[in-house]
Amino acid sequence: MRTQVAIVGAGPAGLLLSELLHRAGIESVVVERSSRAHVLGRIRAGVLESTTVDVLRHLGLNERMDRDGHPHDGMRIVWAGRDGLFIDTQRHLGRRFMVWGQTQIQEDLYAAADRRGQVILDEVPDAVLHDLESGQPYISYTRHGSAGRIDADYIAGCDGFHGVSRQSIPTGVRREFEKVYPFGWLGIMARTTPLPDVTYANHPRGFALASFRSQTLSCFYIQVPLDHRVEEWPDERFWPELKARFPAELAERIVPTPSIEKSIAPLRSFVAEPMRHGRLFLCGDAAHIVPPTGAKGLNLAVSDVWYLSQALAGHYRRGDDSGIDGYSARALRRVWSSVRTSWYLTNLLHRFPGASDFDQRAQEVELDLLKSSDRAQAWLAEQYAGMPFEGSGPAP
Ligand code: RFL
Ligand code: PHB
Repeated sequence: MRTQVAIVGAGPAGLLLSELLHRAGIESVVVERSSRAHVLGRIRAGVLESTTVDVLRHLGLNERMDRDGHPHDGMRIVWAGRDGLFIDTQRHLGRRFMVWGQTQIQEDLYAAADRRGQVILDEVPDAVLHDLESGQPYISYTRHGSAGRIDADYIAGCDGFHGVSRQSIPTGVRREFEKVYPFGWLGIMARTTPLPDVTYANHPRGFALASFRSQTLSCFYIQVPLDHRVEEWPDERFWPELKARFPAELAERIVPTPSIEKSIAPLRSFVAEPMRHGRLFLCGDAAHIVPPTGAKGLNLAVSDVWYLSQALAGHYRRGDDSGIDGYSARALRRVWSSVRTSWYLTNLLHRFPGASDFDQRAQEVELDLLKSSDRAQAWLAEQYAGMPFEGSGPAP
């Protein structure tokens, strides 16, 4: 098989890239390790930055999001058992968030791919990338027992943190930056009325977060030690612990119902540089991971593929390779900005093992200072909202 761009991974980064390339008249083939049912069954992100919303609207993939999603002006932080602070991105920057599930975006992306006849080879467990430094890179694989090969001009590695693409960059070229946090997030989903805002809580018992997917579907997270397992957290233990970490007037509004999904995720910050090697580009979680505290992971996947699609459009339409040559540096500027914000919020809001009452009080005073300064809030709002795109952004 021959195509212009071979894409590894059919997650949000891979499918969105194939859609953007199609709009630019560029052909692609997507290779995915799992089945479609598995990809669609994953429950993940829910908070979209305004830039992500703009890209989905630009592509006409906004009908369900604009009908069923929930626009928000910012997020709330509570601490020391008190009502807290609203970080108002709308007031400070004129930018709103959308609460809308990654699962639904993934469904819309698959539906759009089917409409345009996109080739997606799923259930390919063993893709190998070859000749990335030559002008003729290719992917070899087996699917349902038969060997195959895709020759391409370029390969986009959109295969997540555990994929093969990043590992295909020689270790002498690749530089990795990593921070592993000494705790995880236990997350649940439940059919119960959400709190009015996405609300982050700093508490001596540990961090907690209240978010939602719809007016009747809530998701809640609590910080837990790394060695805890889901089985140790039956609902009867989860709900009281969650409520204990919110101020009383918010805790009262949380109505426990049976959880419909429960998982524990470790927290990590990770960046691989550069994001391009020869004919290979890395996008999304394949190149970087952020702790979920900033709600940035999916949004970075979207900015990466936006930049890459612009770069490839410049190459194919105008023979201009400046976007391709600048891709890594440009994407990394935005990545590092969100990596820093997620790290900052993780440090500010979690209780670290071995932390003393002094450390706790220092965090609370920092939050008090934020509350007392509109300028400090504007700064945090700017970080939380995410950097605007460099160059031309999506047409509204
Ligand atoms: P994905 O979604 O991991 O997709 C990668 C795809 O590649 C496939 N793959 C391969 N295919 C072929 N060959 C191989 N060798 C392959 N290896 C892997 C995989 O099967 C998969 O289909 O990466 P992508 O596309 O870069 O998207 C990234 C996002 O999924 C991720 O950043 C977010 O979900 C992170 N995240 C959040 N991001 C936000 O922006 N806002 C949020 O509110 C938010 N909340 C979250 C989150 C992630 C979470 N978890 C569990 C990781 C909440 C949670 C709980
Ligand atoms: C979510 O809704 O799942 C969510 C919200 C905010 C975060 C992380 C996850 O920071």
